[in-house]
Amino acid sequence: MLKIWGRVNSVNVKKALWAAEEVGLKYQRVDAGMEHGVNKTPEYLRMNPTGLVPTIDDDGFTLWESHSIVRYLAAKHGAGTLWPTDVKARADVDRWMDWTHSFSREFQRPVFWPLVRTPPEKRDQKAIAEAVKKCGEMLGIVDAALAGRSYLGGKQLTMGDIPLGCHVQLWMRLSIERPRQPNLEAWFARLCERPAYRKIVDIPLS
Ligand SMILES: N[C@@H](CCC(=O)N[C@@H](CS)C(=O)NCC(=O)O)C(=O)O
Repeated sequence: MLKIWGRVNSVNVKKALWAAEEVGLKYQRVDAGMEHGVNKTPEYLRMNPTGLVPTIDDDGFTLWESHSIVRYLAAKHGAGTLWPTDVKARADVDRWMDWTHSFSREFQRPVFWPLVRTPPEKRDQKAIAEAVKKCGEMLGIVDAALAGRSYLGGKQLTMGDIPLGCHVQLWMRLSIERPRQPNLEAWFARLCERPAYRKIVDIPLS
């Protein structure tokens, strides 16, 4: 059975778990990372020398890097759904997976960590406000791309929605002032209608 290492409140672990749920895979999850430890043990580092989560083991094949895991699970189990079979359609959604790294750089450490995992007295409010503004501007690109589309690839959910959908859940659930972005908001609401997204991704911030 597919084994996935990683704590449930990790944005990157959520990507792997959500993809596995969407393609209907049975898997075993093992807590790892932060208070759970495990990820710095010699056994874990042999599988994943970065010491980060997630890592998967699929019948002896180990893989780390969350977006690579999403691509792998989509290619293996989601042809025609998460994994568009047309090469151009696939590149079109794959691009959003790569772009998510750019968004994540501006969002996770500058906005999410200070607001959720840093005591209020240690927060640099000015830096946070600037980062929130920058993230809002970046998400304007997504809002425009979603005009007339249900999902980033068009009518149906693909792997392209998965990484960004995990970061946008955090963005939408933070107590911050967000610019009005109706297409992005409608996409998030659509994701929230999916049982797998509600189960794995839209959980309380921690
Ligand atoms: N590029 C990697 C980044 C992985 C990463 O930064 N994981 C974080 C959790 S989101 C981690 O392992 N942090 C250390 C910990 O949880 O102990 C990926 O996408 O898989």
